[in-house]
Amino acid sequence: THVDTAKIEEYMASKKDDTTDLFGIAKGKNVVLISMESTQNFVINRKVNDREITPFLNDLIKESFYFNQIYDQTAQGKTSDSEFMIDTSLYPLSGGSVFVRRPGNTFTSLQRLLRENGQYYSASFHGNDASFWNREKMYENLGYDRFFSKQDYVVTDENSVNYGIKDIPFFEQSVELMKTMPEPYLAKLITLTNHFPFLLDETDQLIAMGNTDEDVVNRYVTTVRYQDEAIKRLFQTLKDHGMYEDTIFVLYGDHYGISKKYEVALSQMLGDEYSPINHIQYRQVPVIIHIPGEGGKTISVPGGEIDIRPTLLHLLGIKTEHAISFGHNLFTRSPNHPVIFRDGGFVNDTYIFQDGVCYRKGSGEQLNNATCEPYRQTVYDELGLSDEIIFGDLLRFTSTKD
Ligand code: GP9
Ligand code: MN
Repeated sequence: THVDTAKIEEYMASKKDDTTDLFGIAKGKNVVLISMESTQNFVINRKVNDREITPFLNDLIKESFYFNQIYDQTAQGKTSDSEFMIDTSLYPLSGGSVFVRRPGNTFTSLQRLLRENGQYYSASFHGNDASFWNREKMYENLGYDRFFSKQDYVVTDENSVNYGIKDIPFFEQSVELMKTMPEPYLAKLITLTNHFPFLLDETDQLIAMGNTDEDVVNRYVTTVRYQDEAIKRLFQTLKDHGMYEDTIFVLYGDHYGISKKYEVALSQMLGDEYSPINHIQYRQVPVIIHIPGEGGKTISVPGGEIDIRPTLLHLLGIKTEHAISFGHNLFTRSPNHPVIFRDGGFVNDTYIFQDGVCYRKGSGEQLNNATCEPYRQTVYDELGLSDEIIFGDLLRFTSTKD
């Protein structure tokens, strides 16, 4: 194992941690993460039947750092994979969910880093059963202080749809629970209503359905619109309770909602000519970092969910150079560093490698695979090291477990 950890430490040493004048601008603030179920980036600033799908988020990004080229890097673990990347900045596994497969490993989690660098209290809020995705066990291992799950909410037939409590009552009740936490806190709120198959009561439909050949795509518009309304009300409630000003908000889509087989209908709705590289484009998820009082900026560097943690830590003024992780600070990330997918594909500012084919990103032109080869080596190296860390439980040799 000494050899293994040396290799990993050598790799980490090769990552530089450039600083910017944004370092520490949110130091000591409460952190509210909002995991937006199945929310893809194409909904932002998009109208269907002449109506915005996300009117609130469209306003919010004007006063936020809005990262518009962030890719879904999840695999079979879906929501739990996105949580894993944000909490550990390691890659998910190629099969199954790390939450289910390795809940006993040592991890240098976001929760621990925040506790050690600012005495943060950490909690997760989610309307589903505590055992779903093995969250209850994994959260404890990651160092969360509290998990508010289904049993902490008043859940009725009237306030539920599909997987559970609807986002509006979920947020309303969550704010009451958030008030009980010591500050500073990290609160992760995981929405649920915009989940396949995107069912919604008629009274909650605030926008007309899409009019493609696929009802899944048509309904998706309505559940994303509902989620947007829920987030708008959450922000208003937090303002009303004095819980907004001293908080940094990170909103992100956890993964795609429209699976590949519905992408032809999706491209129809978006007016895109369908091509194989649309798929990668559709796998972009919005990442919005809102700090009250800071101006707005859209940042178009390619990145992935694994990069959210170092970006957040940078704003909180916490140095990450010693934390073993694969993410990069999005404010300094190199545009040609590949954004790595669990199936071995990647995307950067110039190339896309997908299903064994190398493409030029802008034109979709097919290139000789040799062009993508150097980046594929990075893909192979990073996924290999991340897997070694997880399967060998190697962080137990490099970090302290409390
Ligand atoms: C379930 C919710 C949805 O608790 O997180 O799970 P998903 O199917 O998106 O992984
Ligand atoms: Mn999900």
